[in-house]
Amino acid sequence: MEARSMLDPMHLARGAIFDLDGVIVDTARYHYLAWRRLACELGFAFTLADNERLKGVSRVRSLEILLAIGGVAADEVQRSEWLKRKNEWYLAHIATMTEAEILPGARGYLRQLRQRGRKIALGSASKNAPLILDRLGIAGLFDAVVDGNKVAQAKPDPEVFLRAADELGLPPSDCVVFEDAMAGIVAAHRAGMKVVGIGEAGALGDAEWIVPGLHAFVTPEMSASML
Ligand code: B16
Ligand code: MG
Repeated sequence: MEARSMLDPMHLARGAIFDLDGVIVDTARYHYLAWRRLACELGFAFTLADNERLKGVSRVRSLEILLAIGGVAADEVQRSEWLKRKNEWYLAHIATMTEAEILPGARGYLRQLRQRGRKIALGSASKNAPLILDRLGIAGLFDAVVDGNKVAQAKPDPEVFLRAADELGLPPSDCVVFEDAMAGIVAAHRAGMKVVGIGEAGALGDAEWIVPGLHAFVTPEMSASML
């Protein structure tokens, strides 16, 4: 485990707030396929490197970035139409998703935290988050779900995490955020929460802990039934 501190991030905190895409499941590749299809129809290329810029970013902001890449101007009506179509393509991919797509260690770690009496919330920019949790069969592991439908301001605004703490009935300082994107790490710090950065150190700013994935927290003591 690559960590700035080897201490258990949930040793003292009573609440854990998880981002969805990139932490619990890799939906970024489905977003990529849908955005790439839109870019293709608009006549320009959209690469995997471009897609990195959309991680953790709201749907509306993602379209703005995509159109800037292609140098395409469009009015609100046209943008709404494209957002709708992109989401339909994305949902077609989500419909084929199975429980096997939960990232390694995620289910086991959520269950471990529940056993330890911790409260668990989702704090995601995705408006499709409840549907995805259902498809993964893990909706019941969350005490609160705060997604893109519940907040007015997208990350890096702290609203999503502050609302999650509120729904858990905990002060922000009692919550730790698990995030894979810079926008989310900034949002968590603005909310007054410490962050476990998921991924590679260079891309995770000043997260207090850094691990490659939630599997880093799976201990030998965890029984096979929890995984
Ligand atoms: P939707 P997260 C984010 O999820 C994705 O990382 C980002 O790429 C996406 O644009 C955003 O959700 C909105 O998703 O189109 O489903 O509402 O990382 O915040 O869980
Ligand atoms: Mg994410």
